Amino acid sequence: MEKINLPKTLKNNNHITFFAIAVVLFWIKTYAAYQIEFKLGIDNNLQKFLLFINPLSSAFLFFGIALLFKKHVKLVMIIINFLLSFLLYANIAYYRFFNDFITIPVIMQTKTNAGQLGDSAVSLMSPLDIFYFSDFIILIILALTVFKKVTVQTRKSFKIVLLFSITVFLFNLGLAEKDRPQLLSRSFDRNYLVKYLGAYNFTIYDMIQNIKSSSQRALADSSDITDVENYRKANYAKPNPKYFGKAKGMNVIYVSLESFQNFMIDYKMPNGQEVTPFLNSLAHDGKTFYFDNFYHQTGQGKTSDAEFLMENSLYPMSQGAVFVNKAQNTYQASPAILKGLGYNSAVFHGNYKTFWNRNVMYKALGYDQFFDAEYYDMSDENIKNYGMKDKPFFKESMPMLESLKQPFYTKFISLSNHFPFEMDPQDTDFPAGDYGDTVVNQYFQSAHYMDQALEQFFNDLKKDGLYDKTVIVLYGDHYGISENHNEAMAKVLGVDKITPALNAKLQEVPLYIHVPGVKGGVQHQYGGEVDVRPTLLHLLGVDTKDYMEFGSDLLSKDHRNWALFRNGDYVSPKVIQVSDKCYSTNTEELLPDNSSCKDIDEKVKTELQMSDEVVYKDLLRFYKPEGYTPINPDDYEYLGPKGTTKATGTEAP
Ligand code: GP9
Ligand code: MN
Repeated sequence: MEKINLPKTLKNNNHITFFAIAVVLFWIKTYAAYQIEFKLGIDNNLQKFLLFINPLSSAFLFFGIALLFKKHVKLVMIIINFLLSFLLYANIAYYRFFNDFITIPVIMQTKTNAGQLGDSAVSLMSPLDIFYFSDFIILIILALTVFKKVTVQTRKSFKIVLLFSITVFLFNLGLAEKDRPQLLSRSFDRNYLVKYLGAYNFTIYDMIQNIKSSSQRALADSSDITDVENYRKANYAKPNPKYFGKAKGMNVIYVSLESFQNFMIDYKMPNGQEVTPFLNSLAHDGKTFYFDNFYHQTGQGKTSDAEFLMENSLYPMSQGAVFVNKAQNTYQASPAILKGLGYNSAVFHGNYKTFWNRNVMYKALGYDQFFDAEYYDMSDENIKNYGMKDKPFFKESMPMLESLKQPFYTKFISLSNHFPFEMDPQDTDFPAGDYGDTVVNQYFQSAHYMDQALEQFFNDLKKDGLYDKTVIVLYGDHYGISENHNEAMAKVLGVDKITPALNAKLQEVPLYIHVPGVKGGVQHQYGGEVDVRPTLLHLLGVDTKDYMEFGSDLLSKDHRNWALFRNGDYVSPKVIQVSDKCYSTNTEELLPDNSSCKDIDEKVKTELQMSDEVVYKDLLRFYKPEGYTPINPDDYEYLGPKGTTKATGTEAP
């Protein structure tokens, strides 16, 4: 039997020892940084575990690359360590100032951000931060002393390490997707990506997204806008003179009603109690326009897609969230348009600003201010699920709203009525449903709570006099009850089964528009979120003819009277198309052939294609509407209640 020469084996594998030390030190350091520097909102043990292991897969992968370099293995490992440490520290410094992680577009815009960071960032650095480079220093010392003579003898070790790192990464990703399905395709929030996959993997993900996005953009040129322009001209619905300019100079308040579907309006529980008495009263007061054939058109970007539709009159992306993937585009959104008319704009939302990349996208839309979670009392009794409960949210928003320079254009994004619709017992005395499905049962309670919060908000607006000089638009952002709950939904609606056509009808969300001094009433025309912008702008007296928008004014006599879904299905008064099958709207039955659906189907396809051209290729950068003054996103910054805001409008309170 051959005698094992132990010292020699160790010597041959010394680069592996060096590698192991690098990995472990880097792992500890990164984990410490997560704990000390970032507020990632860890909710459960799985998330704790993921946070703990995610630096490991990055460490293996990146340091593993060094094993390819036979002679200079230590040097390359040290360089890689420095680059990663630098990236981590840059994120730490940035986060201390902006409460956010660095993205590629942020690096591209160093002009602005360096200016913003400047002295303040330096003041946020401390000599103790040397800790974040401690492994780098230790590796240099070790390389010059104990491991002085180490080189790589074989590439086999690289293959093993690479295989191991991929395994660890896939394990990490698998668990992350289990806790947060569609994490990568929907990419909700940078905080989430860092929490689940780590700061380094986040940067790689961000790079890939940016390369994808900029290549689509690079292929476009100014001639691409011509077709869209012609399409737009051919489909323009001119304003109804009866309403044009009736809200001229008034303030605007949008309220996004989280996950609120239209079937809830006038719905009564078995004991006869109305779920949303306040919203029901608005629907029938004759002073408010209430649209009862109005549909959400969102995709994976959910709330943010609805915001995008309402303010740009463009469709969101078929995959992923436009707020996340196309925030660098040029837009001509309502806040920017109205800025030219002296409006001051703000968003109120009781969740953190990075969710749906809002803090970046709102700059592109031209929002002067963003009152996010940092402005609210986020103590435990005030929050549930994704953030602030609606009652304290609206209450605490009032002084901030009142401080705004008028006329203002504002948006309130409610949150309480969010999946899974669970409520704290002290917040509801409304009976849960009894439909054999917890999610559906709870939906009635949380919708009732939201209704009460809205009534409180309206009362406060009346008290401070804003109600009489403000257009108020309320809209359900998207469905709340998904198809997975259709069995219970059939019981709710008292039908045997939810057919495809009924399922399409369930995508109906309420839309209300209240214009002081204008008679309203129930409106039956079909429309979707894309149609709200021209409707509102016409009420405010803004001619939309030159804007590249896809909606048609709901109050126009030329309104087209159908609404498409992001997947290409559509609804109209006579027919509904679902997955290329044609149904009667009235009977919900499948029609023998597709002929009656063909006409609108072609329009739907062209419309989505045209809108996608604009969004994917960033075509608005080649287009300037007549009389519109372009805004520069770099002029906007949301620094939170303690910072100072560069934007015009009022100072942050
Ligand atoms: C979170 C809120 C809810 O900020 O917008 O997001 P959703 O899941 O409905 O898109
Ligand atoms: Mn939502």
